[in-house]
Amino acid sequence: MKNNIKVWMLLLLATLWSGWLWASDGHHGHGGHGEHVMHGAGSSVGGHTGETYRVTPTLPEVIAPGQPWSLVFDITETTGQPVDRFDVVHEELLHLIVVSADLGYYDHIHPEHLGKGRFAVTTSLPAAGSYSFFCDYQPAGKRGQVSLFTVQVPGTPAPVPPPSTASTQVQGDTLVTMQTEPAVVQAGKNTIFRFALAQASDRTPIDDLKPYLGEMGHLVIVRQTAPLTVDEYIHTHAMPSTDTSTVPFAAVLPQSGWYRLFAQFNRNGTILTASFWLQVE
Ligand SMILES: [Cu+2]
Repeated sequence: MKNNIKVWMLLLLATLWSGWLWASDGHHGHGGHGEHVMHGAGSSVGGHTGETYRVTPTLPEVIAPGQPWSLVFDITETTGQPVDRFDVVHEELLHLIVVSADLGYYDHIHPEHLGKGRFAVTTSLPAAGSYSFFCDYQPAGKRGQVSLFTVQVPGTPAPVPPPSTASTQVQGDTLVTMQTEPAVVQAGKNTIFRFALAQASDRTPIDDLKPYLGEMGHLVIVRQTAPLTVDEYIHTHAMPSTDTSTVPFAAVLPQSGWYRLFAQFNRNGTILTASFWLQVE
């Protein structure tokens, strides 16, 4: 009973806090269907069409593992009209989240807006396989949007290790421990995710956590499916906390299955990304 009250207090806190809904607002319920266009020699492109917006990437002929390449993509309305103005959300016009099909690889980058909805960035992908690029943005005055395209790196992908349910990991000199409340996460129920950060060498709680893109932490959650769609993508932000070494988030995971959680924190200028597998019942 006491625990229930605690959970409800946290839920209330989460709901009252204006920032946390940024992720879920507009990131679900995209009714459109992906379209698939062959583009270049070894690269196939699936452009996701949302209700009113779409992304169209322009890719090089060949993308080689570990080699830098230039990515250009255009955000337009489905009428073809370029989206010229974007609201700044978390200090950027567009957040590009890159996830491999096996959910083993994660990147979070900020392409430059060249104007008229065209974005460009030089990036690289580590190995053969399929990668989903989630474009997270907000056309000026409109709802937040997520548009998706996929990129193939030619070759045979390495075998995928089975999901590990380890709740601790070391990233650089930081030990990250994830705890959920409730401990067994159920589909459709609000869940609190707590990330405790400690010095890896002696396990003392850290005291140098700084805001990253305006929040004490960013959490991207992707459900394991093939292929990934925008419905598998959740981006949420740290809830207020008085504890300087533990960062709480709240999210509802819509379906049972395996999920990968990518949590990003800023330790005094160094960004660390911790990723965890989670089974939802
Ligand atoms: Cu970002």
